[in-house]
Amino acid sequence: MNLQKAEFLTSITDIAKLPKDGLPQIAFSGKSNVGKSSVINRVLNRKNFARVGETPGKTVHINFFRIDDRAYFVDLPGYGYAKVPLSEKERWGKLMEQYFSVPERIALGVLIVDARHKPTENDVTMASYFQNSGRPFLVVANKLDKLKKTEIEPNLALIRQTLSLSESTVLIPFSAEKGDGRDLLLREILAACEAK
Ligand SMILES: Nc1nc2c(ncn2[C@@H]2O[C@H](COP(=O)(O)OP(=O)(O)O)[C@@H](O)[C@H]2O)c(=O)[nH]1
Ligand SMILES: [Mg+2]
Repeated sequence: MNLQKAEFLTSITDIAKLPKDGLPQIAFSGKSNVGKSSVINRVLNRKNFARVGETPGKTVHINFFRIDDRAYFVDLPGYGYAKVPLSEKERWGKLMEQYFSVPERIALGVLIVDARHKPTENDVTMASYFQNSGRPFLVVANKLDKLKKTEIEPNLALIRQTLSLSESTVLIPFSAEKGDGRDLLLREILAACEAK
């Protein structure tokens, strides 16, 4: 996989429409506005690929990007946006349960949290989804560029503790803006695709 070819495949609201070709799926999740699209763009070295800044609160859907015909980057619906109606929150929960009901399709789970803050309750829920899946899982602490140097270590420790990460779980300090962490994340993604 050399990331030469990246294409938006489909956006689904119905789990029955999931691609069935068995390519490894790298599943990205995070609260709205955490920078999920920006992280995907950074990994792919593309500027406006993964639709940065989509309007939050739209109907929940899962986006599939096919990379080099070798893997999918799966953009799971963001969460935690206050103005979302209850019906959409329920649809979010249902879609997540359906997606995680076949964990084998996940080659690697990538949970993106905000490096500046203690993870939210929803982040903790999402971390449990990934951890309970039994599939490889790592956490990206994005917006690192907004931290002072002295804040980095304590914040990473708080993230690790709040999400109950095991010692072996990789936590990547990341800046989609500046590029920190990109090579490490890419290495983990490639390794997960190889292992599949
Ligand atoms: N300073 C900084 N801003 C970022 C970073 N990543 C994303 N953003 C900004 O955060 C906002 C939300 O980003 P987006 O990728 O659309 O988030 P998404 O809703 O999670 O897909 C945008 O204004 C981005 O420019 C980062 O690493 N550093
Ligand atoms: Mg987005």
